[in-house]
Amino acid sequence: MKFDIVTIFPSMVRGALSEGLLCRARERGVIEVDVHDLRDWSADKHRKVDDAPFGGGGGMVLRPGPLFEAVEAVLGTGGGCSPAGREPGTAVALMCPQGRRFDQAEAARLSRECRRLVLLCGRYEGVDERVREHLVDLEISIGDYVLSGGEIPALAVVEAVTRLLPGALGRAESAMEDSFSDGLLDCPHYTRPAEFRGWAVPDVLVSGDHEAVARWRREQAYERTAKRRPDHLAGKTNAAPTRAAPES
Ligand code: 9D3
Repeated sequence: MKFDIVTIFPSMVRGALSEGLLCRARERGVIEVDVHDLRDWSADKHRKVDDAPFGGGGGMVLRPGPLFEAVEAVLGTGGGCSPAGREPGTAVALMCPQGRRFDQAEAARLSRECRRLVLLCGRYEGVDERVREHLVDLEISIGDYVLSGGEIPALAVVEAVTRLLPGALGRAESAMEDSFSDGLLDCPHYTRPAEFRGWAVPDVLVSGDHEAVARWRREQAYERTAKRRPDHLAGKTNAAPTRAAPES
């Protein structure tokens, strides 16, 4: 999958892409990410990309010109680049506080349906409304708190989507994901030492009884989810996962 991130802080975004999972996924060719400096498409000699709002008031607004030209250059459709005429599998997303709240289901949808995702990072008080109306396919927020721009949200989206692409996770990580993909919160984890400052690890985890360990983990995950995120529990029971019968 190919991501294009358009931002006025390209080095901030590149830094995050050069570590950990995203770095490995790029090395493995699972994803390609190009980071573009919005100022490269400023018509202004001072590379300005914002201006005062019509009608007055405080704050600055991202001008439409640089954003339209950036997307047209990136998608290679000079002159016309409207959501209606977009190639299937290609989407332009605006990261903004007014967007739809991003979640795991949306990450899964993007990983299935997109081969190419352009992420526009908002800054200042907002972007010219014509960008929303005539350039953008979807608007994404990552949650109800105020950030200074769309860079960290764009990275969150890229990472959440990338993790779902085949080959992005190592073998061990993938197996872990499989066993926890039932929508429950994680169970508690412990490592050495078995006793730390007088606090012992639960006996069952050092019992050697793998069945009992699996049962305990499932119960803990269920209880935690019920207590902390009851909204995640609709229709789930505290039962062992049912396995499909093996084909004869
Ligand atoms: C203080 C300005 N606010 C007035 C009501 C509006 C506002 C504009 C721009 C608030 C934040 C921002 C910058 N944030 C983003 O561009 C952003 C964001 C966020 O702040 N929270 C969660 N997801 C996102 S995605 C992009």
